[in-house]
Amino acid sequence: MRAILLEIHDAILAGDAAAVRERVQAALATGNPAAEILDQAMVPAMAEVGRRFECEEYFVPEMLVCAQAMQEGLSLLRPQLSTGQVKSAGTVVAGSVQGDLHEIGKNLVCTLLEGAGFTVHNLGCDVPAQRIVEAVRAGAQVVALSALLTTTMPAMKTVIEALEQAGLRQRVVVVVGGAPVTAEYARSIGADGYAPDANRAVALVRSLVG
Ligand code: B1M
Repeated sequence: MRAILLEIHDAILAGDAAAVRERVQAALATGNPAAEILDQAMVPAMAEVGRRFECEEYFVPEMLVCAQAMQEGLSLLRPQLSTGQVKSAGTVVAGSVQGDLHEIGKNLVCTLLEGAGFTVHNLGCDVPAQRIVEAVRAGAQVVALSALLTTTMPAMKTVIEALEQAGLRQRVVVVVGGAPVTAEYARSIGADGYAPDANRAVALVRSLVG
């Protein structure tokens, strides 16, 4: 890994948001593409945070400061990642499902969808099914759901059922993702598609909406 990328990686692991900001700015200024900074430094850093949490080197407070440092870096990359087109390719409503506070991956999916020309209503995290239903009623064509916990994955099914009960299921495409989610799980709950990462989420939504 190049030195500047390693510094960004390590600054996220240290939960040092100021250093992340400074190093990401420097990396961008010296011509490192945003996607490379994200894929080679920032995403691997969060995977390492998860590994350290699993082996009890890190606890929730550490995970939280690392996530804040990650968000700080992402805010600087966002303009380059979302050079949106003028005409909207469709409207997406996105959220991390009820009970789930993880939102970095979902925010990344939203940023890249915006970059691909979609209008995105990002409802945040811990989103109740009924809020999704209301957003679809207001006109979204795509529902993008994220879950990072095995315990919150079933809330994706709850959203699909709520859409069915509201008579809106046929009107929308539902795509799902997040670390514990699989293509098989997506099929089993009646989602229209699954993507393992943000880039493939964009390709998936494009293919389903197109
Ligand atoms: Co939590 N956490 N966390 N956490 N956390 C995980 C997920 C965990 C795997 C850590 C571990 O044990 N190794 C574990 C889950 C275990 C499980 O369920 N199997 C875990 C746990 C246990 C918990 C708590 C229960 C801890 C506790 O309180 N004891 C708690 C739960 C809170 C809750 O949600 N109710 C908790 C809390 C938190 C924080 C709040 C401190 C913080 C989140 C802060 C925030 O988001 N603002 C946090 C963090 C940071 C993590 C890890 C370390 C990093 C997650 C992340 O941001 N990754 C995570 C470990 C890990 O993932 N290895 C962990 C970077 C991000 C870019 O990747 O989100 O996977 P990711 O997104 C990817 C893909 O999944 C995909 O695209 C992205 C890449 O391009 N993707 C989609 C995501 N959504 C998509 C949607 C799509 C398509 C693709 O279509 C719509």
